[in-house]
Amino acid sequence: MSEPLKVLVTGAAGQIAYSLVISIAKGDVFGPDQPVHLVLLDIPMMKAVLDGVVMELMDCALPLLTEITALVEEAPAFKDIDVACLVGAMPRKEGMERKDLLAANVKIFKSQGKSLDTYAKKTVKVVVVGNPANTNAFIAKKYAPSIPAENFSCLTRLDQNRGQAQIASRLGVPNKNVSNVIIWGNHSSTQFPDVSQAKVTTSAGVKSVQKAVGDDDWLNNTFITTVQKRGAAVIAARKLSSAMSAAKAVCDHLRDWFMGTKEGTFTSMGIVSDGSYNIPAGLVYSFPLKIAKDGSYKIVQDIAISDFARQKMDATKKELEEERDMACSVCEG
Ligand code: NAX
Repeated sequence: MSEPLKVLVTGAAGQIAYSLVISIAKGDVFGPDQPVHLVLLDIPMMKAVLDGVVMELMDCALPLLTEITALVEEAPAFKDIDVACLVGAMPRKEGMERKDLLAANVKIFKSQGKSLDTYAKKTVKVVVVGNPANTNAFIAKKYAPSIPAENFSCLTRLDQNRGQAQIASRLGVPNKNVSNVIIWGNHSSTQFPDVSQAKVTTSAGVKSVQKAVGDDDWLNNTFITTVQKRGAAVIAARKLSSAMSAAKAVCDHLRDWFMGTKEGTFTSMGIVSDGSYNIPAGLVYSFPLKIAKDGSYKIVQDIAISDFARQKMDATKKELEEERDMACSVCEG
């Protein structure tokens, strides 16, 4: 057996973490032969709840979970970590706009960026879940200059999974038969869920989703807005933001990042832009990626961008530029 991976989960007393830590500890993410040392971080007032999560994890008697460390201080939590799942933040409540959250949450990610820079392994892979996820990832990277930009990501896999499931449901096929739904841009209601490259496998073979659905009006309107507003719909129904599905998406995101994407498929992640598709370099924007088995990735190039797509990609880019400027002024002010 290899050395344990040291995996930090912040917001560990919260609802996403409650589903996430068990999946990581069971081997659903890093495989059945990879031991894990879980480091759980939350704020001091959540210490008792955190202790309860530790008790439950112990009581699972998991073979791959070699150690659990529960902390309410940032510095020791970031020490020598291999993976950082930055979930902890103030969650969006019903009726609350993402911009309201920004000011409160970017300060957390400035501090955690500095801790990554000072204490984590330089090879650490970071996935930011806490909202506004793209901009929090941008800030974490900004304050962690010694860690390569490609080690930072934010979660848009939940949006991709939502899009995939909507298409599968519309076509009456299993989810696994639908691939290559792309999420461009921000994890917000301006995101662009794009099916131009999506495929579906049916008994008649592999078809483009656009042809299989055969209803551009549904694809260009209902589909896009359903995916864009799914988070708000879950909040309206549950009075809490998505948790089980978010945790599952974090697992999918990390598994693909560590194990690679399957031949012929790609996945969407918020990453630091290299300028592809005219998205300004440095912005954390969700792109379609092909990931190699060693974890290195490439943005899928040469996708033909229609005028319809360009306008949607630019709208979400504009929102991210505004968020970035606001976040920088909060951090520097
Ligand atoms: P909860 O409120 O259940 O849990 C958040 C936890 O973070 C709390 O225990 C809190 O004490 C802790 N926390 C706050 N500040 C912290 C800090 N500085 N260090 C460590 N822990 C800290 O929220 P939950 O439902 O788990 O959601 C967590 C975050 O995920 C929210 O920002 C939410 O908006 C975001 N989401 C992101 C999604 C995505 O796809 N990117 C989807 C789901 C979710 O909306």
